[in-house]
Amino acid sequence: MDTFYQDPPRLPHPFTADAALRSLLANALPADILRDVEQDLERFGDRVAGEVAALGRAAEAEPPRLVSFDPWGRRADRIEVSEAWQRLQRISAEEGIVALAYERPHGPLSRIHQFAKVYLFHPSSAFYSCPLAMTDGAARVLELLGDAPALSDALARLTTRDPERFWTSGQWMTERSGGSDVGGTETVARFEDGRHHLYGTKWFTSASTSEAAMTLARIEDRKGRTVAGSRGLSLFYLETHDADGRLDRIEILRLKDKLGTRALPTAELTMHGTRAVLLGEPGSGVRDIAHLLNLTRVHNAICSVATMRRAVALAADYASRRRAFGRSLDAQPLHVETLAGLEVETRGCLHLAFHAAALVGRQECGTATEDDLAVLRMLVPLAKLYTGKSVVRVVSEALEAFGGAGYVEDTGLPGLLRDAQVFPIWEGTTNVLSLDVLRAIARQQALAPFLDAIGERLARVTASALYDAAARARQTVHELEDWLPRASDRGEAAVRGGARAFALALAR
Ligand code: MFK
Repeated sequence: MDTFYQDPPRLPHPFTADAALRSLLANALPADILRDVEQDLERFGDRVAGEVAALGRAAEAEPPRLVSFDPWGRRADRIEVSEAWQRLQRISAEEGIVALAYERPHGPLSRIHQFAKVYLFHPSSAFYSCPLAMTDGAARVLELLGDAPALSDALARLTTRDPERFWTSGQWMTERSGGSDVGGTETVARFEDGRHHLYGTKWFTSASTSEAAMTLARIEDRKGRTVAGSRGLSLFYLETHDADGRLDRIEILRLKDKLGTRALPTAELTMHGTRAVLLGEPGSGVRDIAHLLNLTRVHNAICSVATMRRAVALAADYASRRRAFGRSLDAQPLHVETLAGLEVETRGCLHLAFHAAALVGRQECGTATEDDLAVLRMLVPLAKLYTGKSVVRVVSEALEAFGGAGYVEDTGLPGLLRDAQVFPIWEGTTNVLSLDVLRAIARQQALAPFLDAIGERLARVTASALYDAAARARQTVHELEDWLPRASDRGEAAVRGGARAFALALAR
């Protein structure tokens, strides 16, 4: 009798086999732009499936290493990353994964093209998507606030396609006092020798080998006094190395030993007078860094959906290869029902995230209406928080569809779940973002335009098979409209206590 060996799952082409993405693009883009974008994505999909995937695996196999001292005892503070990780930086530049958004070849629709590339790149890139997200956010901040002469080269470097000149930027916000409540930030900025110098410790700095970073600090006056709380924070741009290639008075304390994202260096570090340039007004740091956060949160949502797609694509392929009880899994109604649920969830999240991407494009090109801007203000936290929860659930279920193989490291599957867990945490937890939805409603009156936009979509439902679902969604919209005034009658604690359920329902 022949011994049985199971066929492993095979990944279909990341672009041509993704019917949901292709249909979304066909709806979002006019024919001439669609043709160009499809050509680029098909070619890039080949590169992702081959070169990028191989580099991603190599980068995972050779995680970063901190060399604190040289052999003679001098501080070195060198984070060594793999050759593969460095190659991923070059490919990101060549492919214009950040640049596309600033070249704007298709006007506001350029963001859809760019985020489609992020979506294809992310699951094979060992999370090189993380430095790119922060680089994109930093570029946007520089575009809006970076008019100082000292910054003339910075935006060009973050948005170039030239791998020799391309820089990435970190976002150093979290301190020991808190990642959510940044009002406790202890880092100070002193004006010395005609410029600002930063002193303080940052507790999570991802992509720590970046050439630049955006960070928050409290400006000291001449007597060393600062303003407490988040109103005392200002936004700074810094370059990590001086002209001689040495770290600019930065001490790397250690690398984080993380659950996932293991190819990505995330460090604790102390600045001992690092030179920095003030962006925006003193004291408006939180408001200013929100430009960056709102963009990295869209990246987070897109990468969450990309991870879901990867897990579901593998599980669906495996279902056609794996037999049990005399039939392949894809001929078993309960298994098919389970996979269909994951597919629906993934498609819903795809539309949620790309709707945010489309609105970002309109905002940046000045073609957004007032209502678009209000919807975007709500949609960013909603897309981030909802997809961040979904990806953990979907990936977990997809792993279960492999049985024991989903729990075995060298199948490559458990890594998907470890990496997925960062999405609900990174760039704002579910609760922080639920409260941000309340902030958007209170400060930008965003709820009415958001619900109107849902209403308009429901009014366009013409397929009779969807009438019941549309009626249920309309009923939910009414209930959500009523929820806030009713909860407010019960007081602040009732509003804040219900914010997560409210936000999840709005997103769904
Ligand atoms: C990829 C792999 C990564 C590997 C591992 C990483 C592990 C995770 C590491 C981390 O720590 S990630 C954590 C990242 N941190 C965040 O995402 C911050 C989360 N916290 C928030 O977002 C809080 O809501 C916030 C810091 C903004 C609260 O600060 P405040 O000062 O209490 O808020 P306040 O006073 O309401 O807002 C100040 C101003 O900013 C207001 O404007 P005005 O001054 O004009 O009134 C707000 O309207 C504005 N603002 C706040 N959030 C905004 C915003 N404006 C636009 N969009 C927003 N999202």
